[in-house]
Amino acid sequence: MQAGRGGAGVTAPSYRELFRQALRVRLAELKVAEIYPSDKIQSPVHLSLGQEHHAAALAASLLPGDQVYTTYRSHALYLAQGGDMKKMFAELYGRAGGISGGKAGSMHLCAPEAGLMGSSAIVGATLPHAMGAAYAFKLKNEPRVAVSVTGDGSTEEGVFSECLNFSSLKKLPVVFVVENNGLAIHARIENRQAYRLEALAGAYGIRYAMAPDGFDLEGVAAAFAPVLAASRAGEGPAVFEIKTCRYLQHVGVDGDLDKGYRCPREVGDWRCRDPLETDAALADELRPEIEREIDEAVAFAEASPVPPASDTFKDVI
Ligand SMILES: Cc1ncc(C[n+]2csc(CCOP(=O)(O)OP(=O)(O)O)c2C)c(N)n1
Ligand SMILES: [Mg+2]
Repeated sequence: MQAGRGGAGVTAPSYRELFRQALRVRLAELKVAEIYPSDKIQSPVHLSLGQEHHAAALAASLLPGDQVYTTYRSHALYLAQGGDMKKMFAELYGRAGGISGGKAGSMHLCAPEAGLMGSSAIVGATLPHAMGAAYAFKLKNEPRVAVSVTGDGSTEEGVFSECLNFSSLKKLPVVFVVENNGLAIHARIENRQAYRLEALAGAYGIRYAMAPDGFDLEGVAAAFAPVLAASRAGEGPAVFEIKTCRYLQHVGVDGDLDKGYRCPREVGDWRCRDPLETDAALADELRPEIEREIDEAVAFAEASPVPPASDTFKDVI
């Protein structure tokens, strides 16, 4: 089944649809992890396992015409926004049928037709892109919102504060969503940040809201909706923080609980309440159809040709 944004805007997305999208991301990424040791996927992969729930909730809350800009950890948003799964797998395989003809790889997924304008390996790089889009929306008097989705580490970049300042000054319709998984590679947030995000937003006169439980599919959507609506209604930018949990290592498909930088119990506490694991009845009901879509996507990637050498610089320079 073709996924897509809820685009509901006014009606809250249903638990079932949010669950289905999150499960779709989970199963697609588990397939990536299964294939990865074969080396058929040579692009580095930053998996969103554990962070699929809020991606589904964010995407379902946006309206057609809104735009999203994000990071290398982008499979979840790409799929939840309505990106084509076949093209995603072909991109990961480096094949001509991929989103960017196989040249961009996992860290630069985009689906402009579905509102995902770009993702970048450079931490914080897409923050000003989202802000610039919001500036354009405002100048053209269009009721659209630009959403930046980045990690907690990105808030330490100078560009984050610059974007808060400029977007507040110009009252831009941009929401800075912060996926707070408490980690930047191996560094824990308490060893990196001397500020509270709410206070930082407040210093720039920016609204702040948070979703304390990223696994609460409907809760995240309910908390995000008024934030989005206020920016759309001309109330300027906002910071929206979501607490979540990255299950695997920063990059790659292995676990990292033996590496000593985080407590296995923390991850275990999240996992035991993960609806994708606890609501087994719904997962079992939805799984066959999703697995068919994934199998077709993998078959498409495997059958897609390797791009010819003559294409090396096409669309690049
Ligand atoms: C400007 C820049 N500095 C450093 C890096 C190396 N780097 C890649 S990911 C990362 C951690 C980012 O953490 P966070 O923003 O919390 O996102 P997460 O990986 O947790 O989703 C770092 C430091 C980079 N890619 N770009
Ligand atoms: Mg992080």
